[in-house]
Amino acid sequence: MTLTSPGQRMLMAGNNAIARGAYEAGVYFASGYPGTPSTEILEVISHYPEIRSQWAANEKVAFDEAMGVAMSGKRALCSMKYVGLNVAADSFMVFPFAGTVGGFVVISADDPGMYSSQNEQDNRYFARMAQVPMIEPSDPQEAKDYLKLAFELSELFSTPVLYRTSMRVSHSKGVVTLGERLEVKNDRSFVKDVPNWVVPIFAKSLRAKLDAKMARMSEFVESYPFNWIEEGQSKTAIITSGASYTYAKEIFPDATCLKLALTNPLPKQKIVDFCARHEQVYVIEELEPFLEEQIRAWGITNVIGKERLPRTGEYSPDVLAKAFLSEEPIKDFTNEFDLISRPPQLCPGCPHRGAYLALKKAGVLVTGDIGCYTLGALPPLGAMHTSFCMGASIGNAFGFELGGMDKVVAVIGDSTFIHGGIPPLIDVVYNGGNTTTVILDNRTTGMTGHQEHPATGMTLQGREAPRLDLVALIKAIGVEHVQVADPFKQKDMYQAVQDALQHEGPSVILTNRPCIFARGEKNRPKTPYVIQEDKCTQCGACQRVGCPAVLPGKQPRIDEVSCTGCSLCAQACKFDAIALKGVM
Ligand SMILES: Cc1ncc(C[n+]2csc(CCOP(=O)(O)OP(=O)(O)O)c2C)c(N)n1
Repeated sequence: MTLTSPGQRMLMAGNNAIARGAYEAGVYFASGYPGTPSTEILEVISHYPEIRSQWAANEKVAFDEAMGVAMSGKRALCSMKYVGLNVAADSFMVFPFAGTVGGFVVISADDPGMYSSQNEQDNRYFARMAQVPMIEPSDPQEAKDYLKLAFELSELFSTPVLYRTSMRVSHSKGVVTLGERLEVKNDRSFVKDVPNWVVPIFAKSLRAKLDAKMARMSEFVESYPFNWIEEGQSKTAIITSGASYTYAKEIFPDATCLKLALTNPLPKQKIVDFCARHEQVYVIEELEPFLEEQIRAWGITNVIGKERLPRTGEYSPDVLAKAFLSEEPIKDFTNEFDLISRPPQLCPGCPHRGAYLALKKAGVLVTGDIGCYTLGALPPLGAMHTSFCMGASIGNAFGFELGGMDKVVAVIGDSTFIHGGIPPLIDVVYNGGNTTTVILDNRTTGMTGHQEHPATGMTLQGREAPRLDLVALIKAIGVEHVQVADPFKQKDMYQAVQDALQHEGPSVILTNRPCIFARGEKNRPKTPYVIQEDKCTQCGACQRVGCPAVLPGKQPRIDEVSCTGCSLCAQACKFDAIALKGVM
């Protein structure tokens, strides 16, 4: 028996269990775009040779590819961070009108508490808006098993299914019993049927069909066995789902609990009957009152939810105890621990630092984007002034320019540029903008853990791929002023910024240093820099470079273990007090 044989019990994180669930569900194809807390799902799936898996340029592309595979009759999934569904929403909202042929599951991973995200958003509403079933697992075992349920539902009703996980479910570990891989018959095939598949022309009739399908699903869900009632000894009654179920069980072990696995559509009659049987029912759900509002809309009044529980942040047994077991009304629901605050910083040797030092010196307004480079906004660099969501930087910079601001520069990472930066750059050229864009090309998707992308020359499953030539692409878009600059050579980098700003018309600078953790870079030999204290005037210029390897204190020192020898601190020193170790 190998470590992954059916029947084997394994300690697994939720995301690993979802990947195993994809394998066991006989999934044929999986695509996605990285984003916490979903990234590991595809990374782990990539180790199953039975499943063709790939990173897409962005979430919409991932969705459309998986949708195509599903229309061809095979089981397909796409996986993304919850904001990724905003990007894929155009397809997500329309595909249900047609329905699917093979099973199609969209995995969306929410981040209550915004541990690693730009906003807080409850993606359960997407299922309601798109009229698709939604499955929510509570722990790693369910994370694996319920993925199979999602595919069964998808095929039963010929509909995409939203499979919603959250940070806690995705990243917590639990014991999981493995199963066999299902041999999917693959006997479904696409039949040409214009009135079904050409949605824009036939949207009105398809809308009616979708409503009818939703009505059938609402009936079906009343007897769905995975929305079960656990009878308890106490008077407390609870309706819950997802991660909240595990917290509720910890705080109210004796409660009677209606645990929902399928949370859209809701089993109305089952809930009405459940509430009628109990004096008071706690609705325990993280984020928005998604369940509670629907329950109240049916005229049920004996529920308690958001008047006690917060609408923001991740729940925990502690949060529930404060909400329900405390005499005093609780104002502070935070889950924060008393830790010494440690602001996030760019790594020692990060090439983004060199680009920011040059931009700071140029005194420009910098519209930013999302990635490791967002940290350039923080002191001591303070060289990025806006950041919202992936791909916004270039359009924002052009907008500032149209609004009358001078000297605006957009910064965007390579993965982000491919994800959402190409259309706005086309727009700058098309609409006669002057915008300067700095593409911080560190040859990896750094922030989410070094995933491959079309410009790295490698695929998710480790095949060599044609490497997207960013310079050729940018020139083809019509940008004439394109420079490649070395961010570790401060004079050159600064000069490139000046040249770009003086150019009439759109300009692009690509930095050319890989992330120090990128593939092939990790084992690069390095010689650290050291500070010669006899020459040092303690002016602090090296500390203002913002490198964690330059230690704080009146007399700066360099931590030789973390220094990568990038030389930015040495270039900042006017007194030649910093030199390579052994070359003094
Ligand atoms: C729509 C969306 N998808 C995914 C993410 C997660 N995410 C944050 S930054 C990032 C990419 C960062 O890579 P890159 O642009 O190359 O910059 P780097 O971190 O390497 O500096 C991703 C995928 C997100 N925030 N929003």
